[in-house]
Amino acid sequence: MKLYTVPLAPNPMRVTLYVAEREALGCEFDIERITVNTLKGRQREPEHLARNSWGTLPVLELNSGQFITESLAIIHYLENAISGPSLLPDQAEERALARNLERIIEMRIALDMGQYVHCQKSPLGHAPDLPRAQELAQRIQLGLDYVETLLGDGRQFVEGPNPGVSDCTLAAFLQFMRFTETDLIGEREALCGWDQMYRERDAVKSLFML
Ligand SMILES: N[C@@H](CCC(=O)N[C@@H](CS)C(=O)NCC(=O)O)C(=O)O
Repeated sequence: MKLYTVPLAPNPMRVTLYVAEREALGCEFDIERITVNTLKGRQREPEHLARNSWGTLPVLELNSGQFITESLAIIHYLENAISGPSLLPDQAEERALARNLERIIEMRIALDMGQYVHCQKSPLGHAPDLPRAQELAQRIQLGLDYVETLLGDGRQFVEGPNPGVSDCTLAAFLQFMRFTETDLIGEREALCGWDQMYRERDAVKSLFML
């Protein structure tokens, strides 16, 4: 398998974190990583567009030659394809709740946060749009409040006692947001504590640059 990826970008990062979490649990991934330099616009060149018509990262190339072009689909594929301890719970109800939470974090926080960064200080050179950034920052507050309430019951990770895909997604997007040097978390004690604790864990600490 080949993983086309790029450092810092949040969707590739959530896959990288997911792989690191499972490696820390003893799983073995035979994946070649290939960087596509988005700062140089390589994701929009024919070579990458042939892998993914949308010109985005990450992309997982399977041994069959097929491409998976959505980060969550890549994670779900790896859940099934790589044996060993998993990040998703075994039981149907817990598994559904974990997936539900991951979706909430992606749809209510991560998507807006990604746009927020591009409106503030885009690493891809998009023109700033500060009014839009403000609008997004306000909307993100609701999602962050939701996570703060979840963590308020004393759980260590967003999904419960163990790291899950939700933690990978949230941590990846918070790292991306730090690129703008703004703070959207504010005084949320539980979220600040989780953020620091998550990034300092041996399984993932070498992956955080910001
Ligand atoms: N829904 C896709 C989104 C992928 C995406 O937007 N990737 C960004 C990096 S986080 C990208 O490649 N941006 C480059 C561009 O849009 O030119 C996923 O979850 O993988």
